Amino acid sequence: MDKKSYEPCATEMLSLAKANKVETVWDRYEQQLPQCGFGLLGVCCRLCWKGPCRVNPMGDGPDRGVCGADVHTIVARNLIRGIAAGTAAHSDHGRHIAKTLLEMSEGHAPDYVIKDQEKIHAIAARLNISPEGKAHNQILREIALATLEDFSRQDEKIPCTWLELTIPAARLAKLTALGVVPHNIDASIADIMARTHVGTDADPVNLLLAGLRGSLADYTGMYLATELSDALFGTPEPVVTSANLGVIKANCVNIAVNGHNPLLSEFICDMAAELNAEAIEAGADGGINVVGVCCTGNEVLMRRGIPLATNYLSQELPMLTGALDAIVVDVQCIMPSLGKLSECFHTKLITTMSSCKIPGATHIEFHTQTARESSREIIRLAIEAYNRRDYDKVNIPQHSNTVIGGFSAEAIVEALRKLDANDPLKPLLDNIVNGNIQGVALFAGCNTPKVPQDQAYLTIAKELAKRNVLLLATGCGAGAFAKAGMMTMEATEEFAGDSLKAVLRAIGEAAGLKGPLPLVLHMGSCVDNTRAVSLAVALANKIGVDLDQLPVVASAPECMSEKALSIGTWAVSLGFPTHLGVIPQVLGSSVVVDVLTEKAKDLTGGYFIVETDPQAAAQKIYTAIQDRRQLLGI
Ligand code: BF8
Repeated sequence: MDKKSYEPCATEMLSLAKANKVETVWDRYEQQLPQCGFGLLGVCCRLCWKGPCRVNPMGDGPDRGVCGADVHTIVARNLIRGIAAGTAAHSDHGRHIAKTLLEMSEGHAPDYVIKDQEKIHAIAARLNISPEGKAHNQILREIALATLEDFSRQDEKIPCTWLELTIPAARLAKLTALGVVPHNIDASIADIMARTHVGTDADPVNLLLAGLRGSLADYTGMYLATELSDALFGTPEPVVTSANLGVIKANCVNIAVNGHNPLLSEFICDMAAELNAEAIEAGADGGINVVGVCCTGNEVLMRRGIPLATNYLSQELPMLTGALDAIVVDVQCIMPSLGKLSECFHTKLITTMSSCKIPGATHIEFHTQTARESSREIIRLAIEAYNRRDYDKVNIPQHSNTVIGGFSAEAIVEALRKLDANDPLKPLLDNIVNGNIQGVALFAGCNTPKVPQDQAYLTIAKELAKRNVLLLATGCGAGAFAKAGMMTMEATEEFAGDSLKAVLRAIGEAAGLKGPLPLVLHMGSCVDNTRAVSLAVALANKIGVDLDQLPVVASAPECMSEKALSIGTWAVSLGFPTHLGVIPQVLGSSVVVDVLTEKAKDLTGGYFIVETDPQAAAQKIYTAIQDRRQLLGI
């Protein structure tokens, strides 16, 4: 691979890392090469101590593990265990938010307030909770308990509430007929772990169906996490900020927030404002500068316009600027390497959650009961670290791009309302029907050193924009576009096809932006992928079709995490063609590959498209959109 990253700051920092013999994720990836061929095919089984067993799918060597499991059983088991892990991660995040709501209602989380009352009422209405004659705390309590029931319900005939109430009736019926509707998020995870234990489920199709159920539990956990987070911290509205390492400021105490859960990062931002004077007193005349990394970065970008330093793969690089005083992490997608790296710099790595400790870090346990106090303590540690900054090591790339973010589904509908106050979805729908917008593509997922960072996102997006496809993005995909200046009006002018440009202009100007909407609409963090679904569901319900009839596709060009796997699987379960730009570890089983890329079409209407070449991927995604248009007769 001649280029490790398509991001100019990363390229600059990687030369610096090389010169200073600082190891990064790219170096460690190279040290792993060649990676294990059995692992890449998904045919290595480590589920019991009779193994590890590896089965050669080429027919050369044993065709079964010691217990007799064949390659299809092994691959399917490995795959759905990944889905279970992704679901556990997302839904644990959701549970944390729901439990905080419950604590608030009982007076045990006094620092939290509901910032979006309208949203809390909308959630109550959705959950059939009548506000009549009830105190505010009672409504919160009922919402929290109804939500937590999705983690505890024992009646298998009752679907998870946050799934049942958020998808079209036809989709629910289809999934019910398949037997893949979860009744309880935790039970779906436990079911996968139990059925993949030695000597239980050996039927690859039955295993994959359990994987679909697990993925729908993932969707449920994500949906409720986003909705409750919006109620707590505010539903995002368009906001202008910037992205890339140039957002780190030499004259500030720089604090990066990394991870996923806004329960902590929201308070870091609040306390940074409160303690700004202390930073100035310590000599940082610019005060405190909070910047984001990964999905926590997306959370605070969407709601507060906090600048984004970078996305997953380059999370080590902010420290290399020598001007990062603290990196505060919560859960998920935090490289353990940050611990060792922080020993080479003055940067304080601060872990905050009992489930995420990293050797080399300072741990300050964060409790929702004392959110303000813990956040204050963290900020003061960063100010202390600032005093130890070594100016000989400071090297901040002077590059950042403008970002217009904050496109929640509500914000998009609000912008459309300026075109049609009574029927805001109509202008969007009309433009899809008349072909001005050919379809919608949601970019989601991660980065991986297996491909040049951000390249596939940018290439596919430009190709699709040219062909008048409306682009949405979340997670580290959104980070890629933010850093590259693709979330701007200028990008729309430069890259959008004529008819897409005209629509984005009409909406943007009507919404008072004095120009078009940005080329790629930032919809939030990874957990916020459900925002895009809510928009698709609104469109589907409006014209009375199911999700698998819409010209809507998902793409994860640089995916790597188990969460990305579970999201991709629920996208397929909901009926969307879903592109993966990294080869999933399933190629060892022809049965599993066939189910995921072909048979799924008959089961759910969705299917995986695996294509590693970005140009070819753009073509396949566009073809999938055209297939849908043709079936709809538009
Ligand atoms: O949850 S996109 S690398 S940071 S897994 Fe992780 Fe992937 Fe980024 Fe956000 Ni999602």
